[in-house]
Amino acid sequence: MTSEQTPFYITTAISYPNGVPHIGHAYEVIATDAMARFKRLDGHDVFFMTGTDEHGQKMLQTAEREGITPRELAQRNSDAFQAMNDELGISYDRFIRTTDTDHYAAAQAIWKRMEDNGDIYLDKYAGWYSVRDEAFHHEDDTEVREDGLRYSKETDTEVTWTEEESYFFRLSSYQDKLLELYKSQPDFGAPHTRFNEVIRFVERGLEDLSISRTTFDWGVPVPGNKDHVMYVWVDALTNYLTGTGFPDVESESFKKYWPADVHVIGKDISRFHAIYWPAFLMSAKLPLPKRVMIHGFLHNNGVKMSKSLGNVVAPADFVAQYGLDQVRYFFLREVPFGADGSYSHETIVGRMNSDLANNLGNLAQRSLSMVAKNCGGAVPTPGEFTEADEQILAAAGKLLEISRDAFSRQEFNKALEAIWTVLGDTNAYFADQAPWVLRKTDVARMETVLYVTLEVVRRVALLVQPVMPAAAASLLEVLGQAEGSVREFGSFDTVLLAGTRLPAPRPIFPKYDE
Ligand code: ME8
Repeated sequence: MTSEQTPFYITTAISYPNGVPHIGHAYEVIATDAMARFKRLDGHDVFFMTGTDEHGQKMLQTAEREGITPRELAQRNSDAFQAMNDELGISYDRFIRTTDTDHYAAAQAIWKRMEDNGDIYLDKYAGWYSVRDEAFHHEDDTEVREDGLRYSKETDTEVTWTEEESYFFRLSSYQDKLLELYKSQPDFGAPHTRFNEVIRFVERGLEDLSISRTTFDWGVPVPGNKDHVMYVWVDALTNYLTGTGFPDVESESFKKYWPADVHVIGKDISRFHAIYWPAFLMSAKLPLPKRVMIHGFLHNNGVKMSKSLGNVVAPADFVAQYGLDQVRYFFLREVPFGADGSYSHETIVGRMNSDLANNLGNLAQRSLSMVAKNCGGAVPTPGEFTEADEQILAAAGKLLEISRDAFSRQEFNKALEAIWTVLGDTNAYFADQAPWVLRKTDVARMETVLYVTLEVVRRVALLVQPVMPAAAASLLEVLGQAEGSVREFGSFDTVLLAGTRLPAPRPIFPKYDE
């Protein structure tokens, strides 16, 4: 890392460790990891944070049901989330837990800043609360259902009447400032369809927000009043600041990494991130994050995952069945990030076999085997390029810019689509040029065709590293691209050096065997 590198701070949501992680959690962290890896390879000084959100009533109730303390529950499942990250090859720089000591200091500091700004007052809360959502719901947005219980119409979770002394945050006075923010920073929330829902919500008017609880003590204590703990979302959102060294705003890490470049979150928590969070930060007189990227939900065969349906898939089982890089590729290629998506055995196997084993794996294996047998196991020397050669090299040459552009908006599928279009064209080129025929008729031309093909595969291998780190590393290795700077995007525009000795080729993307 050098001091001239541009910092890039990216976060996932922090998960509730009231249960073990599921595919939805894996999806979010894989996408964020791909983004972090892309930026590192592109020369940025990346700080990538993920973690667990351990306070609140939901944790407390689950712990009570299990007959353990919330701390024990948090420890057990937070460990499970960390294990998932390791199984998924997640390159996080910090795994934050909201029970970490430095986080208490940060949460209390932002509270004091908001209080100093005159935005916190003590009153009484009376209304409906959903423990599942850890959110307050307006009575108009709830209804009594057949079972006699009251539910949030929007989230289908049970709400219970809550009446207690509470501190409030003057959210109502931030309506105009938030609308101004959305206008001046139209990409503050993305994609636009999801961000627009947030904007409509703010336009309808905001009520002050209850931000403390007195009926339990599993939370960060409110500074100056030992009877109150903070509403879990005040504490949870502040994790993004904790990671940068806040409240020490003079620290090198805070100055370097805050404000965050991207918060990656799911669609169910867009309001917390695009309304509450910027309002808290404005009140605390702190800079706002640059972007909130709202992804969709993943459903199994189009059906919502739920414990009662028994279709909750453990990320580790998925990886064991299909392979890690295959799962990472599938998620990012199949579903436009931001849209809801579905996965099924058939769609995963389809992508594995056609995109990975055929289009990329076979092309690499066929060209490399020919080089091993016919070119003495070294990168051949190309002759003069024909128009067909030039065309395919030029198309591959544009892929870095295309990927940068797509990744800048977390449009992972678009980057991969462009890469696979070039791979498709290269397969057609390879078939047209038929180097196995040239071997007998025009060895020099065969060498040129193989060179061009390897060069395309090298560029592709460089660019798929963020998505498939291990497979891309193997591919780069068989292309003679050892560790280090040759694997960074800075080397994209260099070309394969004729004469480079290549290790024996080996298949990298197996077909799925039913
Ligand atoms: O919301 N598909 O935690 P969480 C895709 N602690 N993403 C999904 C998903 C699915 N089926 N289900 C959940 C929380 N997610 C809070 C966050 S941040 C300061 C506090 C996503 O464990 C969800 O949208 O319920 C969220 O971004 C993340 O997983 C953690 O969800």
